[in-house]
Amino acid sequence: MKSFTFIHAADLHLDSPMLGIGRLEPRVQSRLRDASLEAYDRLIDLTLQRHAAFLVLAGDVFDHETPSLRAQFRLRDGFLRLERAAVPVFWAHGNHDPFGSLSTHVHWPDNVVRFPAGRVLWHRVEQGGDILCAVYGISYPTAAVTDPYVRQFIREDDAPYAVAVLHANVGGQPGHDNYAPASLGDLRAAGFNYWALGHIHQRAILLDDPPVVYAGNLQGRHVRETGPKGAYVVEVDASGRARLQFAPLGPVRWELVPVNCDGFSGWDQVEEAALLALEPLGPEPHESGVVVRLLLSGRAELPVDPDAPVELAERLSSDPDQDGPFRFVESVDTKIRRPPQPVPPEGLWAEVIARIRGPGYEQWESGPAQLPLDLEAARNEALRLLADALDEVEPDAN
Ligand SMILES: [Mn+2]
Repeated sequence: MKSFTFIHAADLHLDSPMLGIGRLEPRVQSRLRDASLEAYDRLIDLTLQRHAAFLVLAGDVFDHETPSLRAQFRLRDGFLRLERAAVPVFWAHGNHDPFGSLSTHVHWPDNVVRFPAGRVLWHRVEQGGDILCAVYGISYPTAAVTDPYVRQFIREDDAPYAVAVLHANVGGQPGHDNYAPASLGDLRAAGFNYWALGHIHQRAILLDDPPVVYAGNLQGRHVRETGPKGAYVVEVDASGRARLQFAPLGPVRWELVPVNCDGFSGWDQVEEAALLALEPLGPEPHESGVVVRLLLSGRAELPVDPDAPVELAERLSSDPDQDGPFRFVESVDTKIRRPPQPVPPEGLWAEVIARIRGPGYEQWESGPAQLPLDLEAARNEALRLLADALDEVEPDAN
């Protein structure tokens, strides 16, 4: 067979709003607003640069069923760039962009194949008279699909390689709607060479042979979608083996950054530790920015200051008037506990201490380390008290 390359992307959620950001500078705001669209432009750049034979979009191209016109135009413009290079696009609609209820008002160019709703269809990809590959896929008719779509994937092509495109929850992953449920065993048994999955936003290679792959989303949308986001470049060699390479594309990266504050007594120490933790996180030169939530933990006696988290966030964010990649600390989550306090002594032990120390015992604060130096006297007094205490115990009836 002939070697070829394709691009696997999913969950673009174009024009998705960034969620849960409390405080936003206008400069950051506009860059966050454009991030999903910019990531998409980069996906088209990547497809062209890598001379990919085709682009796979495994569902949730739009964030919801009535996408903004600007998102529709942006998607169409990218498709047109691929059309000029004769690169087909295979689009399987998912639960956020269901085929039946998605309302769009632009025409998609002819290089775009949208898989039909509720029915698997396949297409051949040819290059210079050679059949490279067959691409199978199915779209969601409505948002909630509980049918096991995997059962409809039956190979009937004459191609040396077959890619299956499916928006689904494979393996019943918790925390995600269990749409088009499938097991890894189902996918493996179906006899396809590559499963291009969408739905789960955390990228994952569930199986190496054949590759069963979640590309993850193209751009993180909130603080639970952290780390680099992008697409897979899949290079299939002449023996049909696939080599996967992750290409980061999201211009804005989200990060959760833990900062241990054990033993700190001033907010300057928190700042110093936070700067150390933030330093390796970039942003990278290819990114427009990093949005960070700091998670302060540990045991510390920090001066109480209700404004400290907000002021610290501002101080650790990059200068809003500066051009170039930004660092934006969107919040500082404070889970710092006070150090353990000395426990006042109780019972016989309290009495021993009181007798030894005499009046002023109530001032006793710092625990047994503060016992008087006359250990011999203390020992004798303790033994005497113990003997008295034992005398008071009534003899056992039996
Ligand atoms: Mn999605």
